[in-house]
Amino acid sequence: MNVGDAFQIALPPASGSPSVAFTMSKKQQYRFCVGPWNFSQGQDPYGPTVRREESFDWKLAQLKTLGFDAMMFHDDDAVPDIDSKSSKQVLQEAKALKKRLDNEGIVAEMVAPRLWFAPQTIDGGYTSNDPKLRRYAIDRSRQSIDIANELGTNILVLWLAREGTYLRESKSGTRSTELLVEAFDAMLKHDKKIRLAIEPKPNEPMDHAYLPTTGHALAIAQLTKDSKRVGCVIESAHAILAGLDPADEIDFAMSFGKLWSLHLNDQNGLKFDQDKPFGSANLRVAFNQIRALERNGYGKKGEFVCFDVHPFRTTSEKQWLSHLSNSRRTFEHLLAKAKSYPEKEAAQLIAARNYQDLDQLVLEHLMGVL
Ligand code: GLO
Ligand code: MG
Repeated sequence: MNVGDAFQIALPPASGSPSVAFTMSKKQQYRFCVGPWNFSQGQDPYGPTVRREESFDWKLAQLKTLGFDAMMFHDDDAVPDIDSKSSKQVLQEAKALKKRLDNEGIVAEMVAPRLWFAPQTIDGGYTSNDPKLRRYAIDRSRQSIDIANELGTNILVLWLAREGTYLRESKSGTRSTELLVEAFDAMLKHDKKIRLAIEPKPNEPMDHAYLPTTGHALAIAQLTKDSKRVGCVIESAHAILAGLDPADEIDFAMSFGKLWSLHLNDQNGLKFDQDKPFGSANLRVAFNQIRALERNGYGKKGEFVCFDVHPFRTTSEKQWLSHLSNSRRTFEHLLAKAKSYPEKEAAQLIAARNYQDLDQLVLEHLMGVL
């Protein structure tokens, strides 16, 4: 790559071998992150796992060598079997985890209550029709905030997986909005520093989710008692599933100063949530996301670029880090493309309203024929 100082990064080999170290430049604006669930074993609704289970320590050890600086955590990634442990034990284990992270030089980017696994959350967490079960969801979220404090992050990610309906008649949208606001207020009250980053997704596992887009996330923030501390995480695939352009979603959230994290990946149309490597389905859409990050200065306030990607089920154990290193490689290549984009020529074409040739300029820039 011939793109100047800020990008003097040795890319890992395409095989994803963890043995190649990155040289991070001091000027590096972007820092990268994944979650332990991104080392997945290939299970889907129609078949079991196809790769061995690796320990948490193994996953943690891969991060630095892959050029990642942070890890995202579900509450029960941080403290396994969380519901069987006392609050005291949960916090002790979170403290011990922080030590292990410090030893590896990895920071915790966020904590997210996993409110879609437990039997208590079958009908949703905060919007369950059963008040006792709603209480469970709120208590568990407060506990996640305590874990976040132990791990040294003030971001609580809320992917509202089961807050929605299979049938419209089973819940009231108005009441559900109220219940979500009550739950967010309880979290904001629990800790004056915590920031709630809502991760919108329009469907799956639910037929329809209550906060399907960035607009919904930022609108509901206004109903809470401290709207400044309610923002969002955008995931490329989720925006695409909502029929939206992820770059526009990024621009919109950043216009409010509320994009606090990012899950880059890709998605081929309106199908099941695919979590493909970044850029895998549509390079141009990926390129435009990078342009949006660049023009808004994403990362300058310490925000991380997370890849919420999964290996294809066909991936053998030998290649099962490649989806991570490949997403990272694509990010760096597209960043170089964003930096070398012929801005002047593009501006002239825009001024002349010659969008036809602007279109071709973008294509040829991406194809490397300019
Ligand atoms: C699923 C989501 C999921 C969340 C993660 C953090 O569609 O993208 O991976 O990002 O559970 O809450
Ligand atoms: Mg995600």
